[in-house]
Amino acid sequence: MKMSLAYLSLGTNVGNKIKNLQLALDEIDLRIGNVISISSLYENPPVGFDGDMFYNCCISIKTKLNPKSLLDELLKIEIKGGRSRDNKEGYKSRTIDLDILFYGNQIINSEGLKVPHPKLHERDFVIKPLTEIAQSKIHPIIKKTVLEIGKKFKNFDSLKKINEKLNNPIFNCLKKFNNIAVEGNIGVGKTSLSKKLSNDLNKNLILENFQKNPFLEKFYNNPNDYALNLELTFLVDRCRELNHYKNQFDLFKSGIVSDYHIKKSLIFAGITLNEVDYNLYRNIYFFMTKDLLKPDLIIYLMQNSQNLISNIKKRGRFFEKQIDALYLNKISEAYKKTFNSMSNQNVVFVDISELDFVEKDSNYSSLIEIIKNKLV
Ligand code: PH2
Ligand code: MG
Ligand code: MG
Repeated sequence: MKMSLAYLSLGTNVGNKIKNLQLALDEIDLRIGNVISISSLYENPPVGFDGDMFYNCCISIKTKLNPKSLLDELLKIEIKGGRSRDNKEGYKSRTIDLDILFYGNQIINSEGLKVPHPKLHERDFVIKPLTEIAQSKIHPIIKKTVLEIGKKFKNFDSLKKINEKLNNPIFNCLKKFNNIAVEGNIGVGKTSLSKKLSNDLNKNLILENFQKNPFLEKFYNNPNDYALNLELTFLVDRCRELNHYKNQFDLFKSGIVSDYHIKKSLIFAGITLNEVDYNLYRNIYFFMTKDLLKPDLIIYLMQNSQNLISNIKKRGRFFEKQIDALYLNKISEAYKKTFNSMSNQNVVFVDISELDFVEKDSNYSSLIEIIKNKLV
């Protein structure tokens, strides 16, 4: 199924403006496709007529609808949102206005539909929010980027950024999970993703406390002597943390996101321990973990070792500088084997080698989109 990327402008100047915009987003998610990025909201006076202040923003969406069907669905959403149109000439106040700005790189000039939007380059209340989410998008007629088009507006004085934020409905697919574990190799971004998810899903965050492990540095310098100390210390810490949450029912009710799954203990032990130590460790592991809280969703992030090493370098933890591709490859293989064998436990594999979800918001939404598509 071919998906197109479209940019829309949203505006409202009647009633509960945030509610109007949020309702439109939720309907777009239901009828049109996934919302990828959402700009900030701007308050500004009506251009071209008198009335109450507008709230405006821009979004990008991925849709399988063609431009005409997209327009039809947008009009339906406007009506559902309480918009009434009369036959009088000119603009008037509206509960919701949904305009197509760009549809891929298409140029459309039919009676009912003009794309790109014929006024988009003249309007500060479009260009300013659009620059936030599409600054390098090239206008297919004007042949300039959105950022360049914006330069002719010397200032955006009439626009006031609003603190309130809209919720991206793409996260709804994750709301039903109570206990989400993010997993993957060292440096893949488990902690970053867990922080973002716990924030966007309003769940409690559990992070592994690696810095407190007194054996970590010793282990990296001298693996043979310290592996068992290290793995047992991690195991005890992780079990203690998970037990703590299990006993606080309120926290569990609202849900948690953790940047580890307890199974990682066994995965790492399988690599770092010699056979004798590993057999001992396994016995301890199964005994200690048998009553632990189980995640109802595991997000397993996959990344190549080269990118992992560059991420590890970037975060500059001195004790991690010994880590090489050989070690990382071994861990990735062991992870894959373990989570492949846990298919009954709702594991979603996501290759993030092309996604920089930390730096780019739209890549973050794409990651959620991949998870969403794998869940159905
Ligand atoms: N939309 C219009 C005309 N004027 N002015 C502002 N500030 N915001 C809008 O969204 C807007 C407008 C036509 O759709
Ligand atoms: Mg309009
Ligand atoms: Mg319109």
